[in-house]
Amino acid sequence: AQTPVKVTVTGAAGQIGYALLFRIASGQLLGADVPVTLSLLEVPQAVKAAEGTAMELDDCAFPLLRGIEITDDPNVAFNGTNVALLVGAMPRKAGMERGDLLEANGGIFGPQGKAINDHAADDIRVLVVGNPANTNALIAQQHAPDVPAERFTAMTRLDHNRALSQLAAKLGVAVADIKKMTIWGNHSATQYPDLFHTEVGGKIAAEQVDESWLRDTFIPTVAKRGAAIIDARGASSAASAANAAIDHVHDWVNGTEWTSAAIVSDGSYGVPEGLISSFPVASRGGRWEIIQGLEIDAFSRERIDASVRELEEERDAVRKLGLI
Ligand code: NAX
Repeated sequence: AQTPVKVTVTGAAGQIGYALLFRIASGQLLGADVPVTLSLLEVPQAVKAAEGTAMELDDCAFPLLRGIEITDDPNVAFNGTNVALLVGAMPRKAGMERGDLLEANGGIFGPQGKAINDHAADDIRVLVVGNPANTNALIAQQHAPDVPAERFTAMTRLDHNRALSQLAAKLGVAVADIKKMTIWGNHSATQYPDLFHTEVGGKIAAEQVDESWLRDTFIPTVAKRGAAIIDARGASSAASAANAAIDHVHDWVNGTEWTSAAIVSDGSYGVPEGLISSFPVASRGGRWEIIQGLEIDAFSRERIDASVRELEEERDAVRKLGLI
């Protein structure tokens, strides 16, 4: 029998955790033939709620689910883990400065990175969902010097999927008819969804829409979709975020020709080496590769640079705070 893959989910008792765990256990993360064990990491006061979710997981009698562990200790949660989904984070509270937010999250993602460094399996893959996702991923990566940096990624797949859906609706096509969508930069309002390489029916998407729609409607709608969901639902995106996390890890492990993921920059497209920034990526042999050779026009350059500048500022801020 195949050894189960250990998947650790932090913030397991939160709303994304609730939307995520059942899909992992049903085989949607890694494949319908891959058994899994789940490790649920929570803060002490939420362990009981995580236990409740674990009871429901039991009650699904998922054939692929071979065990559930619930803990408040990162050293236990990441022990031997193969896939780590870092969802739990410190949310921005009213009156909180950016420095306070980064510091609070440094207190979470630094120790988790170290626990991954010391205890995870050799093939560990990390996806950071908790915001500010790119910089939290950078903090965790910097605390894991023994793990190849490329194993630390942050999620922009929800932005990517939002962009696909908005474009499909605009052009009246199916999502499946859209190829080569790209999100560049930070998972924040500065992100840049790029239609200049996206293809619909073999033709460039940017040439099939008005420039004003692209600039004044498409880009802000994608970038501010999270706020629109909060406004409508009274709570932040959860099922769609969980879905994107599933997509990201599934494609990382099983391969894809083109999607978006925030990965450690090798300097491609002028993004400073070491920053965790979203790129157009393929996955081959279980590794992300940045798609090379795209021409970047002035419109795109300006927007990519602005988002990358924000990532540099966040990196500099966490450096100054001694978090990396
Ligand atoms: P919830 O507040 O529902 O759940 C978060 C959970 O994390 C809580 O149960 C909390 O106890 C736990 N937690 C906090 N600190 C922890 C720690 N040190 N160790 C383990 N668990 C810890 O938030 P939810 O809606 O699930 O969102 C989780 C994170 O995802 C937030 O940071 C949110 O901003 C982020 N998002 C990221 C998205 C992306 O595209 N990258 C989109 C969706 C979402 O907004």
